[in-house]
Amino acid sequence: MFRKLLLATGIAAALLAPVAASAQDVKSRIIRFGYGLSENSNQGRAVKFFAEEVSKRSGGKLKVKGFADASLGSDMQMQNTLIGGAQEMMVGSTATLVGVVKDFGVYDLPFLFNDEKEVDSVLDGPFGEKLMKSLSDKGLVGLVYWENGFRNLTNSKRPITKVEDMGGIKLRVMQNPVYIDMFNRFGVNAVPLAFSELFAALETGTVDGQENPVAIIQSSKFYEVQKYLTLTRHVYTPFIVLASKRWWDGLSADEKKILQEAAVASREFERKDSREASAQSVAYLKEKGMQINELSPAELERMREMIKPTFDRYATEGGADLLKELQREIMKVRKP
Ligand code: TF8
Repeated sequence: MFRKLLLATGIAAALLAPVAASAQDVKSRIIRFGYGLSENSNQGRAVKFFAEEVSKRSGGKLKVKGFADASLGSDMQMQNTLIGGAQEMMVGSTATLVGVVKDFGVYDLPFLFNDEKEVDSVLDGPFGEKLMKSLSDKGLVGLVYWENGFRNLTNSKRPITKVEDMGGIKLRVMQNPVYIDMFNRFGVNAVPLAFSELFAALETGTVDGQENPVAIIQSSKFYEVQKYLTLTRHVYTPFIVLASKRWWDGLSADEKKILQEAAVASREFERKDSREASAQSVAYLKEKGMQINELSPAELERMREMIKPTFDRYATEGGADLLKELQREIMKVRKP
């Protein structure tokens, strides 16, 4: 009886499936999805995963085409192209979005999150959602957060064991006022620059150092031009998957649903993949000849003290309520 039922439902499902697919209101579309890292990176792997999911869910009608290595432009250039409607999708760091929605700068304040568990629940909860929604007035649709990760410091000058060692180092930072302010307080000479220009700047010595998660230091081959890595974990940067609002508004409800569901699936894939990749990265970077160290808890505490004015400045420049709200959300999930 049970087997018969299984068989019957199986047949019913098989008969219904093609009907359901053709009943979907889905057009044949090419979706250009740009990103700044290489194909062989957490971004590259997750874009590929997303493309496969979208293809599966749309019966092959929606075709996501990935463009790696900032070949469609830097994060900020792509944001503008999306706003204008000339490109459909991208992924990049939230930190580069501050020119569009200033509030995204709140994530850039140092030492906010302790671990990935805190990050995931705050980003996927009401706080992260609210920030994402604020993009829609600006011509962008935020779909999901992926992980870029906790950032660490590399340079070609000297090992950093205390804050003073950073003195005078020309350090590339993202084009974001919180980063510039924070690193200048550590005594470096902060140079804002697009990621797409970073490797060349390190290679030619235009800058001495940079800061990014270990997975990026690996996938962008910064170990070829940087000797010292200090595991500071000073800021957690999310990635955000964006769509052009102009384009999005022209999609059918079915198409939007497919893309949204595929984006949620890609979020789970990307975070797991990123975490697995970065767990391997430190050993890999050591093997490539990098000299790696951690900072003592006392030194990290000194850093926290030094950047208190960065928080004050962020608060007085209009971010006070948002910062409090974020801190409250984090405390809700923080282990005692
Ligand atoms: C940076 C970011 C970048 C990402 C990527 C290009 O340092 O961490 O690696 O935004 O999307 O600029």
